[in-house]
Amino acid sequence: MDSSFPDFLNLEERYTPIEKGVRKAARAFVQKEIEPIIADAFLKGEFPTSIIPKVASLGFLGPTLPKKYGGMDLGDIAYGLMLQELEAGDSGIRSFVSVQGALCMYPIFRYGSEEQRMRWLPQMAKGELIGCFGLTEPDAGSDPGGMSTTAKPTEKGWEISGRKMWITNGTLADLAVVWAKHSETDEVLGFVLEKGMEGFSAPEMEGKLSLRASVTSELVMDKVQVPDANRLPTAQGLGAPLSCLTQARFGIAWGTLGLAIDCYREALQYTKEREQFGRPIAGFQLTQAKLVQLLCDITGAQGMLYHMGKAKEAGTLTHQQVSMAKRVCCELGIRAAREARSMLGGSGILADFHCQRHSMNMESVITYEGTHEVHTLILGREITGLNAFS
Ligand code: TGC
Ligand code: FAD
Repeated sequence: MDSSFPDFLNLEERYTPIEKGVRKAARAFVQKEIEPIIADAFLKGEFPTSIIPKVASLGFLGPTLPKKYGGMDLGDIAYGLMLQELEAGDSGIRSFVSVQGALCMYPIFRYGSEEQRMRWLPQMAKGELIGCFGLTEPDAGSDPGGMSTTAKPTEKGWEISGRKMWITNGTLADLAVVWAKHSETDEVLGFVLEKGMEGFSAPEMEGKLSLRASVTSELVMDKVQVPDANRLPTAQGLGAPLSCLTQARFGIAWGTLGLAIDCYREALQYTKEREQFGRPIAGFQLTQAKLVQLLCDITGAQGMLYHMGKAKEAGTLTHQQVSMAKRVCCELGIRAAREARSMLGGSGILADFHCQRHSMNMESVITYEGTHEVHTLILGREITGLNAFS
């Protein structure tokens, strides 16, 4: 499939050589390593672990972190373009990379001590240690402040008990960043739990009809003894995990833009080749209206993300702006996948094509990292000054 997309905003002239280079490397990786295997992995419900060393060797794990910790010191637009290409391949691949970088390496970098950073980050960048992020619980999803996992101080450190669910990479992970409430003060604290700690297990969740090429797990913690050396010392309060979500949501917005572009390209190619009533279905006005609506919405999202990327690089991007990006791009992704599927007719439901897999994946992506409704209410609070959550 042609990998180009119309550049109505002339963004190509704004992207730097580094940004274009990262995008090119990610696109080549997806074409060579993901496209040939992804339909099968999705149907089997397996995350293709064989790609981990390749993703790592390209520097895609924690790429915005300083080189000292194994990162590439990459800017936020280059990072976004990388995720755009990865999610055009599959949301499960982008999820793996997002969780490792934005939800496990980032909290260790931001809230960890220098010793903790050096202990874990370089190996995580090499893909030798895999991480996950445990915030959601069976009874605390949209409202993580309602978590019941506790961290009780002991003589040597902490005793952690509770259960997390829906945790991407959980069963694969060597390290889990786990959020728990101090048993006495109720303050939210962050810990790094390691595979093999007594009382800690991560069974895989079965039966997903979405994000099938991704590992999703429970984290079960039964009086796990965690040394104080594994507590992230500056993570204090709910704002700490929420700040990690801001990093990941920014990446998801770029990723779902890539997914929408992939759906557009697939629909354009198919409708130009497929003939009914003696001519290509792309020639029908209703088909053109669908393609043009996607073109307009994708172009608008590209402009928004470019400016947000610049703001993030300048350090001025707010978490409310990121909520807008996540909300707009997820809504775009889900609509693009459904519209593309409609343009492919019956063929659209086959795994040989991308759009139905993307559509099923989008049901997870529009739910995790804050549902569509949660982002609506974050923005509602911003413009009205009234808090709908409490
Ligand atoms: P609220 O009072 O709004 O906030 C508490 C403190 O946190 C600050 N804050 C943020 N800081 C940085 N980034 C953000 N996004 C922030 N949102 C809030 C806030 O300023 C405040 O600070 P302070 O100093 O005043 O105390 O807290 P609330 O309890 O009212 O919650 C609000 C709400 C609903 C927006 C929040 O709980 C929320 O975002 N809920 C959604 C939960 C969610 O997104 N979970 C995601 C789990 S991880 C995941 O899904 C990974 S999927 C990964 C993959 O596979 O790709
Ligand atoms: P609920 O919070 O129970 O929401 C159910 C419905 O109620 C939604 O429509 C929601 O929008 C609505 N709702 C809730 N509150 C309000 C309100 N105040 N006003 C209006 N509507 C409301 N979590 C992690 O911690 N780490 C991970 O790695 C991770 N990976 C995930 C991977 C997958 C595949 C999935 C599906 C989820 C993952 N999650 C992860 C969990 C994800 O973040 C939660 O599913 C999400 O935050 C929603 O929580 P919930 O599923 O409990 O839904």
